[in-house]
Amino acid sequence: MHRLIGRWIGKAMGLAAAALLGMGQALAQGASGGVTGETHTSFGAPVPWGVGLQAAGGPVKEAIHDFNTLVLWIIIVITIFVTALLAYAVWRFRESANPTPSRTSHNTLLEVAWTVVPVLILIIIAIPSFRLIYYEDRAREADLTINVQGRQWYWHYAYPDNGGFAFDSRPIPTEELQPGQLRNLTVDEPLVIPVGANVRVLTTGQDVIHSFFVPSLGVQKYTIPGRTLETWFRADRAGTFYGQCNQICGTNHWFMPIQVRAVSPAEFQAWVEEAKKKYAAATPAAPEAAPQLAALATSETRRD
Ligand SMILES: [Cu+2]
Repeated sequence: MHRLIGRWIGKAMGLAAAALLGMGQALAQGASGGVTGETHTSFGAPVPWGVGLQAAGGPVKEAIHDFNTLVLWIIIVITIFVTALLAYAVWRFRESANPTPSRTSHNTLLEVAWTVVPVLILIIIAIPSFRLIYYEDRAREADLTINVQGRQWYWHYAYPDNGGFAFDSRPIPTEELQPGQLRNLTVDEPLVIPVGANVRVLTTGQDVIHSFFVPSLGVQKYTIPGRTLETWFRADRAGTFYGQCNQICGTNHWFMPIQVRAVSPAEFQAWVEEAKKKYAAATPAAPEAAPQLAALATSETRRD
């Protein structure tokens, strides 16, 4: 029996170590990952019979996938081990085969093992878990900054380092949907980003707490009134990435889908020039951009 337990533990450790090593390679922000072999260009939209995590559109989501795989394997191994042990005990110690039950009540080696092994498993999970949290936390080398403000009930986006324009984003009403547009996901003014750029996202809330959530890019951040939070993402391929506000924020909470369009850098520049003119009249020099950047500068000074 001891040998069997030992073999299972050895296997679990081996798998965990392999996943751990594999993850280390994915966690460099400079690395150009990328989704290969994909033919569709929209991410984050529901698909029939969709199971599991959404496909990754960038490195943050890839790191989340890796961590999910590690934990899933640990869960599978533990489930099989416990089920097998239970089945063996039920069969081996049934009344007819074992008429005189043992009166054993303590086994030091076993008790130490079932305390130490779970602790080791938790450590194996904790190390890549913390690494992932710090990886998601902030952009080390941001190529551009976007300010995201959650409002009841629409999104307000600003591009402080690309001309300071800002605009609102709302869903297309069901009766006005064009073919190919997704109900409750397609918006009138998507967030546009260049492919391959590390995008720093600064979130604030205007009224209540919302949450900026784009699963295929691996980003989810609260937007909190009076606070600036930072996160980042990168799209490694052109396409459309969908998300939603996923913090219940009032009666029109459903009215806050997110649509991110990742385009080539040249297309992005062209869009920026267009946007500057288009939103100039609507935005008097993006007043909320300055305090957000100032807040970021203060927080960086504090941390460094
Ligand atoms: Cu909301």
